[in-house]
Amino acid sequence: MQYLNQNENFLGLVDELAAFETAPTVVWPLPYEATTTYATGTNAGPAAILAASQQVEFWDEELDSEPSEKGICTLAQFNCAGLNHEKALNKLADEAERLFAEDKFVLSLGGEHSVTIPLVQQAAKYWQNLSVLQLDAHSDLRESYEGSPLNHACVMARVAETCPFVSVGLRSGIQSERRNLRPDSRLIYAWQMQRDQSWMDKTLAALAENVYITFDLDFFDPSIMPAVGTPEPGGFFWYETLALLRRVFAECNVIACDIVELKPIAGLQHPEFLAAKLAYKMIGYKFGL
Ligand SMILES: [Mn+2]
Repeated sequence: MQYLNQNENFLGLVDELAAFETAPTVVWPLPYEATTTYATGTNAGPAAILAASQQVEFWDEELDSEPSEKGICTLAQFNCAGLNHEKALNKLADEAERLFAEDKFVLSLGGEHSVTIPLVQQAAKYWQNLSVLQLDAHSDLRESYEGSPLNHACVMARVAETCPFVSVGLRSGIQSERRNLRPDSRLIYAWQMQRDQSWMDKTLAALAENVYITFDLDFFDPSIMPAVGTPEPGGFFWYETLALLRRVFAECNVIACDIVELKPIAGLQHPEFLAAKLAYKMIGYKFGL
């Protein structure tokens, strides 16, 4: 596996901590964009997150540890030049399969949300009793969009063909998404989360033993995360998000994660820094709780 060195990798880790063979975590930059509809630029997301991560401190004050000490390998950027959408996702599936076979905790950095489709499909081959936790403003449950069932607006429709899921933070969707929902899955809307403090318990109760987390950054409020294609008002803030993630990592076996849909804004650092810290928090919760 080709991986990045200290100057380019996640957190700027020295070689001993960044080697593929020994690191339990693999950060995988997926600068993939094919079907983004409203505003483009998610292909620049992974590089922006990696650059910002070089400024993140190793010590996590909440965990009182340095989760980086266990080792984090950053793979070279996924390359699908010259491939159409379907072939690119097939190549991504092949590479994901190899990573899961090596028993790595894979944290993918998008790129547009369609990368989640092959990642979940491959994860489901390795882990029985798997469910997906989606944090997102959008349900992404369209059967097809702009002529493609692999569009980023169809991610969870494809996931639903693979395993059950729980979606939280929703505040922009289509009426049929509830009618067609699989009975073992759950949609939790942002307005419900405002009124009902038990939304977190309900989320945890609906998850299976093994969990794949897909985190669309538009889950956050646009005031702290403006660098997304569709910044929906009424989103979520840092500590309530961490409270949910901490519980999911503590109570479930989180087997892989992705953070998708960052669309960097030139001259604005705080969104990519937030994404980098979010990635490090997930690694900390995975190995430091
Ligand atoms: Mn979204």
